[in-house]
Amino acid sequence: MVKTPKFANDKVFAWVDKWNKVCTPDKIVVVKGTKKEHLAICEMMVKNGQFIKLNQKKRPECYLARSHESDVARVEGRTFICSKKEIDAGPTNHWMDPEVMKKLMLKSYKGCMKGRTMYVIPFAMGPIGNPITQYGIEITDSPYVVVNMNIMTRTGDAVMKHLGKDGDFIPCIHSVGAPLKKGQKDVAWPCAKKIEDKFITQFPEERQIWSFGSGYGGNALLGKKCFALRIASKLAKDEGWMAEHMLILTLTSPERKQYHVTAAFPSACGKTNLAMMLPKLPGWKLQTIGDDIAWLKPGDDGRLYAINPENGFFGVAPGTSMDSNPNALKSCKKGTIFTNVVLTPDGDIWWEDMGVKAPKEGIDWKGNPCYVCADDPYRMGPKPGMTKAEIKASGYVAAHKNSRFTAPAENCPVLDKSGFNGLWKGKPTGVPIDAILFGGRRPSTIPLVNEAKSWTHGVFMGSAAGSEVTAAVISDQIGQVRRDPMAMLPFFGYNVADYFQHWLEMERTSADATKLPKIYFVNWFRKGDDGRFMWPGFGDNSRVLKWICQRIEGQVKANVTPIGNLPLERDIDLSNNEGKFKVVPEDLRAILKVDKEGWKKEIATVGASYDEYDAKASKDTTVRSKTAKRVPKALRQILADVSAALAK
Ligand code: OXD
Ligand code: MN
Repeated sequence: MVKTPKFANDKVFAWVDKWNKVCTPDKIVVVKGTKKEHLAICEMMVKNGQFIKLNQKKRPECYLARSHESDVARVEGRTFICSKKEIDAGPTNHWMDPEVMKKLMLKSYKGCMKGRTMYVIPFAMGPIGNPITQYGIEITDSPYVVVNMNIMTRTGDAVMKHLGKDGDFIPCIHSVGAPLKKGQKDVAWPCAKKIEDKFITQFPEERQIWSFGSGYGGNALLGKKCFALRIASKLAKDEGWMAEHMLILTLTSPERKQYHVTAAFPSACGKTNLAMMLPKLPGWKLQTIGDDIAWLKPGDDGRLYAINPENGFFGVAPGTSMDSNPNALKSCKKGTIFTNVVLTPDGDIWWEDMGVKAPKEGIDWKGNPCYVCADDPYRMGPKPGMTKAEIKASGYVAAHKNSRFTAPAENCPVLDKSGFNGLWKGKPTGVPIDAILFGGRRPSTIPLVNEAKSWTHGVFMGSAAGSEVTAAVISDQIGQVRRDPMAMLPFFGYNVADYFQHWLEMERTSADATKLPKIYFVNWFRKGDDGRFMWPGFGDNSRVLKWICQRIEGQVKANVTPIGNLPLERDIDLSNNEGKFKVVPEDLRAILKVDKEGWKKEIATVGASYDEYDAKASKDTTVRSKTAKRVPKALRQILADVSAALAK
């Protein structure tokens, strides 16, 4: 066994020593977080065939990785919340008794780092020293994880220094689950190949994260979903704040008034696009603070103040183009790691819907050759000369649908540096939030924008969120609408109904509830009967943001309906309605109407989801009843009120 290095902080030593004994790595490296070290790890991975160095003139300090085919997205079916009581994990989470799970996983961890290096990554979720920031130590045997964590979080010596002798942190352990025998050559993407050998486990009471068998994204970069959402949501509930799956943006009006907006949309529903959007409305400026996660704390003045705990963007590549999100593409120009995209002959990258013509040939995400399509220069197929129809029929994509870029936030041309650093008016409070948006991909029924009539109504709206399932998760339900309350379905660290109650408590415990953000539900994805989108989305979404700001200021009236307050058509500013995609006034009219029949069905399915959150409370009747009735009465009441109003 190698010797555990010394650490000034005894708790860090104990965590590393414990796992050194269990995992028996060949070597231990404590990550310093310097650029030199980061690049040296990248170069080592190039040498080992785990990274491809991209054309350094076109993409300085950029690399490409290709994952194993079994390891391409989050594995929700293998994600567990191991609270002591099953009821505390709730009906939406997989649960196992913590002691049983630990025994099981310890078997897997035994000797799992043989032949590998154990990296110890000290990391911060948020700007180091900010009062909202939290810290973690991730132990991993994956150099891919180290370099991605370097981009996605603040890592290294500065964190260790901040922890000092007795600073607290969330202990995280990760292994790809692929020990090497003496002399055995490593593969390009080591992982446990069988899905049942992968575990992504949170212990919310002990505040620990144990991950095994996967090297991909949220399964392995433990600061992101496991810590900043699952564990942090539990911390937040216990301590009276909020950890949410939300982007944060700063909007400046032509009158130079600043607004801060957060938005919770399910995975791959355009959070990154909205967070970096170029407003089409003249005079409006948008800046990015975060694209995926927000931590919000109530201030003494009643407002909610937010930071982005992350340091980079782990964005979905396909669909990111100079049209849809030029600022994301610019963020990928240097220091970026690409995973599962196409390699072009000149050492650059390509993906579907990048808005860039495909190269004549390239190497697809599986490492096989791919070729430009015969009748569409923007597509690639697995054989030369294939037509668009043939490629579509075969279901082939050259870049995986959940292929990603890991890009440093500092590259983003529209980064709000002050807000990103957790500052507001020079103080480390986070930024005050004016509006919270919920949304999802909803082809029918849900209007373009709908304002909640109260905080409780807003919580109801969030609880009722739903979306078509996307490729961000390995699932057989892709394309179907699933309920995704607050876009947190895969990320609740505790019982979903208790989480609703926590949202309601934020109003009850607020120093001044009138200062809480206004809540809206938006839907950029309405489709006509012919399947065409009825709203252009992207930069045109600034029209909706302007309306929201005007509502905050009390400058415009609204159409008060049973489902919420909708804009009057005349109040959606259509100036600069030019370009490839335009707002069609008849479509706008249609998506600002209440579809009564559609809403009756919607309300019925929301009610059914509440019933599930209540009734499926337990298989274990010794710890909870089958009808736990945990969904707050206040939300049931709104459901009943909306239903009655629609029936009139
Ligand atoms: C993500 C996700 O990667 O939500 O952000 O899946
Ligand atoms: Mn996300």
